[in-house]
Amino acid sequence: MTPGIEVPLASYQLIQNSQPIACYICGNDNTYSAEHCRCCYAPMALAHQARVTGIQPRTIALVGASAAGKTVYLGMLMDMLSRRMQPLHVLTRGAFSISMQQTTTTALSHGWFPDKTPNEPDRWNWVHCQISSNKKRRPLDLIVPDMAGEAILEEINHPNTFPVVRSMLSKCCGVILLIDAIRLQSGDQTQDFSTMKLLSFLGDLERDRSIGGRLWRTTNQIPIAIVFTKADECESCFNDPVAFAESHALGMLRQCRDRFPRHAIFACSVAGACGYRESLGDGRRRIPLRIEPRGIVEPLTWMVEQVSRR
Ligand SMILES: Nc1nc2c(ncn2[C@@H]2O[C@H](COP(=O)(O)OP(=O)(O)OP(=O)(O)O)[C@@H](O)[C@H]2O)c(=O)[nH]1
Ligand SMILES: [Mg+2]
Ligand SMILES: [Zn+2]
Repeated sequence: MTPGIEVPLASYQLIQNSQPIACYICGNDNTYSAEHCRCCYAPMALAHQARVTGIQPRTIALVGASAAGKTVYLGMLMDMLSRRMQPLHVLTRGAFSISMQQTTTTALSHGWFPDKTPNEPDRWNWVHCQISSNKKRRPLDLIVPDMAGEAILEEINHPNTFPVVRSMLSKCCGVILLIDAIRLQSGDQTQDFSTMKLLSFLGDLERDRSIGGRLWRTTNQIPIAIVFTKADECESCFNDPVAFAESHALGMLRQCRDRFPRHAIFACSVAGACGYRESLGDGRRRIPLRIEPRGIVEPLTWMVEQVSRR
């Protein structure tokens, strides 16, 4: 004989979850309990946070070709800013925002660079933080995802393969564009080509009417910070980033000067020196011999200044 059991219907849950919630990045409706947006895979935690706090954070796109140094740069930037009080410091919002910093600093402290960012957008790390400066301005809420370089270029070459990239770039109110200085200096033109592709994609994008679009009525007004990464291995880049761009990335520089008057050029490095280590399974891997961050905070300081100006 089967004993009778009581099962509560809990129908209140159906009513609670019946209201859709719009994705903060692409604006498409999702079910209340969704973890990632069904269209662009951005974390729905961003939409929930915006709803609860009533704050509409601005988005900054961190872009660059694969292995340009985006993950290492963003992880180090967040780690540095979260451990100091002034002049610019951050307060991360949401536990998910700390994963980025944790992954990078854990890898670096164990003597490795972090792994390549997976192409699947639901596996990307997103940072939502509140940035305050000592200039008595209101704190600025920012969202910065760590996108995979391959996914960014794939979306540019084959539209709609990674819709989150398009949504992010049309919504953002500033772009930090990273370029590998070592590869540029060695004469590898792919860095210059992929940067030019990115800039022309950005210039031709229809601006989102929401935050980014309202802030910068035309795309040409959008601030772009060009950052040469891995400058520890080319000192000339540190000394004069503009002269370095003129001699190694003239195509990118011309496009920037013609289409994006609001730009600035920086150089940075996270490692002080690099070497190689044999690892079981992975073969020969490039490793940081010491961590000596230089020029990490300056691009963001400039960007915050630009974004707060309007
Ligand atoms: N010399 C030097 N090399 C660096 C530095 N930062 C990163 N690298 C090297 O660049 C590689 C790629 O760095 P990532 O931050 O993973 O690059 P990414 O742009 O996130 O690449 P994707 O995830 O594929 O888009 C690292 O594995 C290091 O070998 C640096 O400051 N100095
Ligand atoms: Mg990465
Ligand atoms: Zn979405």
